[in-house]
Amino acid sequence: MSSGKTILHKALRSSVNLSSSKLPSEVAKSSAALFSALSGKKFELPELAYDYNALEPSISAETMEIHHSKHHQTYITNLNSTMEKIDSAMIAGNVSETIALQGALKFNGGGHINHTLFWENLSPNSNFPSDGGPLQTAVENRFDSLDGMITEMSAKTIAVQGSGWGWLVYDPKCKMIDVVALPNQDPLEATTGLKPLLGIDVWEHAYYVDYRNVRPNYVKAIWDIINWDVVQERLVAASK
Ligand code: MN3
Repeated sequence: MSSGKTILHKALRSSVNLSSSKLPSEVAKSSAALFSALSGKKFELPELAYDYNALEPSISAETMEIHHSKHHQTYITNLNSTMEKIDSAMIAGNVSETIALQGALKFNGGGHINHTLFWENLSPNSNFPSDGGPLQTAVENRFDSLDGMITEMSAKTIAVQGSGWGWLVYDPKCKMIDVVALPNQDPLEATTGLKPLLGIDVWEHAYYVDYRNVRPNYVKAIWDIINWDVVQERLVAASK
């Protein structure tokens, strides 16, 4: 008899000999994978709307390729495996394990959300709409001018200690835009209630190849590749 058949035999014998009190947890375990496959959405790396070299010289093709295909992909891979574990823990009614997985969900889910927003708010064709529209009006109400906004957001973003993000946000409570910085991969809306309009990734992996340790030069250069149309669309959607 092959070892595979022996394993199958043992599994069958042990399953038919299960006491009724053990059945629910055993059934739950084996159905968890199936449940995950049925209900669990698998997240995938989003395609970029531009080529890896399209944002040069602000961001090199080498940085873009590593950042998108390696770093962002890793958050997605780990998010999918975390979601499977959460499914299994919830089906098993294991509250402790479900809580223990929240840190991994926040980090990898945040990484996926943040990078998806980031790629979309960059563009090789960057034009701030100076047409008196909603974005220009909001910027001038809060910061007096686009330059004022860039100065304030740059300062807060550069000052992030360690790894994190700078954000231009819409605050639904005071119906104003503002700038904030968050550490790690903390997802803005889930952790603060603020709506993301524009994100700047200041993890070293976002700029080290091009700017080494000089974060201010990276933040200065990124203003040449902001997709202001997307920022304005997000503002309009957030302020509805
Ligand atoms: Mn990044």
